[in-house]
Amino acid sequence: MTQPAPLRIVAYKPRPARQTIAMERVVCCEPLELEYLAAYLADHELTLLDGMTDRRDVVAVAARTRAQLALFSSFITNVEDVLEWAHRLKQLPQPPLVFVGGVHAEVVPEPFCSPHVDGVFFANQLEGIAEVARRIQRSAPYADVAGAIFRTNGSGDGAPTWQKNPGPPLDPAQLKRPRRVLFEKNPDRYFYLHHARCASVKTAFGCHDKCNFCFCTEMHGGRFGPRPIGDVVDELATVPAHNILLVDDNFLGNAGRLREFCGQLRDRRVEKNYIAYGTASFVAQNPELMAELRGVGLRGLIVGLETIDDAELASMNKRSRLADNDASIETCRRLGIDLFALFMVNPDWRPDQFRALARYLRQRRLAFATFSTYTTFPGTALARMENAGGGEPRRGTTPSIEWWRYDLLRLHQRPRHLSAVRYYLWLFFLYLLPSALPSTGAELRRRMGFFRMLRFAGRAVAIGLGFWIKLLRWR
Ligand code: B12
Ligand code: SF4
Repeated sequence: MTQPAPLRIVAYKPRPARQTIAMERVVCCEPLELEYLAAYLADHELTLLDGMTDRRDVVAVAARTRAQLALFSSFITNVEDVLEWAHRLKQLPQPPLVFVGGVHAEVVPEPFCSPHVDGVFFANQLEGIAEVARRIQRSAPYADVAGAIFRTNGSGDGAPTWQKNPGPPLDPAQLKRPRRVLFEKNPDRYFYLHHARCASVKTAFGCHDKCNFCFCTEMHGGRFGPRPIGDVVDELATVPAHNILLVDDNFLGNAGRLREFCGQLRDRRVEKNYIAYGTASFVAQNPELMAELRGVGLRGLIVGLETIDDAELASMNKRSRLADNDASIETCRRLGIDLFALFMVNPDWRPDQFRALARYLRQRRLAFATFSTYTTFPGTALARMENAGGGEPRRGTTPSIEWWRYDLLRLHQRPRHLSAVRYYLWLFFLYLLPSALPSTGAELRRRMGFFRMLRFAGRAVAIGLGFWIKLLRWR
């Protein structure tokens, strides 16, 4: 039997929406989602377009390559742009089929159901698209493929109808390895702060904590799906990079699994530097294991400290408390692990609460910290609580239909005690504060050297000022 011809496919990870903060001067991650698609669609003629580093127009690329399929991997902030590109693609003389997947679609697929989109993948997305491509190659119907919503011809009156096929999340044990074509071609494009040539590896899906504001805990069917450690270590051993960002939502989930991770890295002499996401409660409760992780290469830890108020932490269903936050800062400092602290700023705060956070940053001498606006993301427990009227009533809150506003900075409600301008000034002040601390200067000089430190500080200020300009233009 003759093999069907490969399909011509363009897969696009969009550039950040133009209204949002441009972080790619300090953090530019390997587009792992595209490289997973490359692994699952290896039998086809695939063009990968990473919008973070490649500003070509996806419609022009699709036209030039005569793409039969156009795939989008979308964050919440890209929804409008993706729908616009889909519309333009359908104006081409030979329009491709348009499919959407990625993080937002995994939990909230419906916003992508437009007349110009042919299907949206929300569960076991990679197997799903591979199966759809196989069927299209053979001119077979695909509207029954699991884990996706497909546009069908409908009742005949021209209006599209949608068929939603439930399906289980992907099986982490069956996951193929990504084909790191983009990273291998241009490793210098991908870095995390001062960690140059930084590749990304995903060792698990979802999170077993249930912080109510968190979108990640809704992913992977709301469950935690770890890959087998042997498989992870095999991958790490072959990744062509010394610096690795572990993109799990919460790498510090299970102490037994982490001990096995450390043991296998030591046994197999895999020597790399890692940056991972983790929780303060885990660090506080497992200082010995943290030391073991430091020993096998953990250099940076991104921790959602969120706030310095125990009542607020409890209301978020956060497992950690202020004492855990303090202990994790202390443990990381003692072990020489860079702590990247993530805080959430609540628009309902009084001015003294902003001042208290600023004081905390100074006292704890935090060198790396980011501040997001406490935002209700669609698909989260917080959104469900607010819809049911169960949460704290939030004045002026309406679900935004401007998707780019979900950049974790913009206000979705009027601040309770400040004007919007004063609120953003506080956010900007907090953002600049860690870099203004004398302890940070010394720390960064030690890590990066004087000139790289200056360049880094300049970029950080430029990003902040750039955001102000965007705020004025797109309120
Ligand atoms: C690392 C990271 C970043 C990196 C960039 C990573 C990247 N590759 O672009 C940085 C730090 C720069 C970043 C920035 C932002 N991020 Co971010 N980030 C993450 C994190 C921690 C991991 C993402 C990752 O690398 N995943 C690895 C890939 C392999 O997994 P995946 O994307 O889920 O893809 C899988 C499937 O979906 C499928 N797939 C993916 N695409 C497609 C497409 C098709 C067609 C198909 C069939 C399948 C498919 O294949 C993969 C294998 O399972 C996630 C948390 C999370 N759980 O995802 C947040 C997350 C994605 N970020 C988020 C947000 C909001 C942002 C920002 C907008 C805001 C901010 N201030 O952080 C900016 C915007 C940047 C931009 N590009 O527009 C949100 C998105 C929420 C949402 N509903 O969309 C998340 C979920 C975190 C959160 N706060 O809840 N981020
Ligand atoms: S620990 Fe982190 S990833 Fe897990 S639910 Fe809480 S905020 Fe989300």
